Amino acid sequence: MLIRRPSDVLPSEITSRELYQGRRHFLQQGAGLALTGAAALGMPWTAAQAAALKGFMPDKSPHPDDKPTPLKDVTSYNNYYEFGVDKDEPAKNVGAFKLRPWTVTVDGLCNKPKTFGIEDLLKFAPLEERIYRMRCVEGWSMVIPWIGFQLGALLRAVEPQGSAKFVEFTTAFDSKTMPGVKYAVLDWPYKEGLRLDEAKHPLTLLALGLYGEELLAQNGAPIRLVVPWKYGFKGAKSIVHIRLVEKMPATAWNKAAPNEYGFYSNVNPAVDHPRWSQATERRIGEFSKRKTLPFNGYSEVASLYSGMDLKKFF
Ligand SMILES: Nc1nc2c(c(=O)[nH]1)N[C@H]1C(S)=C(S)[C@@H](COP(=O)(O)O)O[C@H]1N2
Ligand SMILES: [Mo]
Repeated sequence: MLIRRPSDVLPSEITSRELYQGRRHFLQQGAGLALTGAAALGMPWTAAQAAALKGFMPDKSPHPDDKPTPLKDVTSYNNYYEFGVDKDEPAKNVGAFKLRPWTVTVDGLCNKPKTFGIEDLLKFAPLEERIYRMRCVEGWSMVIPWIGFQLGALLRAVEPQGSAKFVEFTTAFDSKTMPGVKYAVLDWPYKEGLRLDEAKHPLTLLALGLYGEELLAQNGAPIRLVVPWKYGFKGAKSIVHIRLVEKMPATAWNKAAPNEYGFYSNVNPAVDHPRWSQATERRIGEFSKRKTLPFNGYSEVASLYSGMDLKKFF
């Protein structure tokens, strides 16, 4: 976002132009990817874990205008700067990144801090499929059928204390397997944050899978944040630490360019990025632009911000 200026997606940058071809198509692609993914990781999920994810296939979107973006695009057109700044680099460079063993520590201002193994997290709360619109601050969007559970359930389990007002997310950092971290594009490890009420909102997910399969590393495996009413960079990938804090945490993009990337980062067509408009977006796989909606269309979150000047708190 800083080094390149992809305020718009050129058709030549779009790796796949396949349109939605129905469920069979997804199943075929999904099966192929599952094999590649398992082989590449050398450590597939157990049968029970895979079974828990199976059965989540996008039969229909909540809105007829929001057809799920082809799996191929979701897994090959990515932002994950630890693996390179170009959209095709994460998928190519994640090969050596180890997804097991994996733990997520949840601590800070809470009564029951705990380190969870990823296997425990899979069983932690009922998994749900949510087909969400995702809007990148660069001006492109996708529709992704996520599988995950509500972050709020995990937070309740550790019993936040009254002084906890924000949640800080820290993601994986490994210079041996992440070729992008040798460049000081961002202050590694990548960090993000939410206000506690945003974190507890039922739309806010910790995702473990998409399209009925375990997440691939380029999408933030084994566990990543999904906040559909905010710009994509809020969705921290490959989380290792979740901390309840009193003060607004420093976040990677805000540190890198505070005038361009605010803490709130709510999708807002009325607040332009200093270098480009946010009024429209290009859905990957489509050629004409769409109007960007306030809160990315998730107007039910508006009450979280009542009384706030969203031009100031962008
Ligand atoms: N750790 C980490 N998380 C990250 C990023 C990153 O560079 N590093 N990029 C963010 C950005 S800018 C976007 S748009 C989304 C993209 O998620 P996707 O590739 O699964 O669509 O991941 C976000 N999470
Ligand atoms: Mo993004």
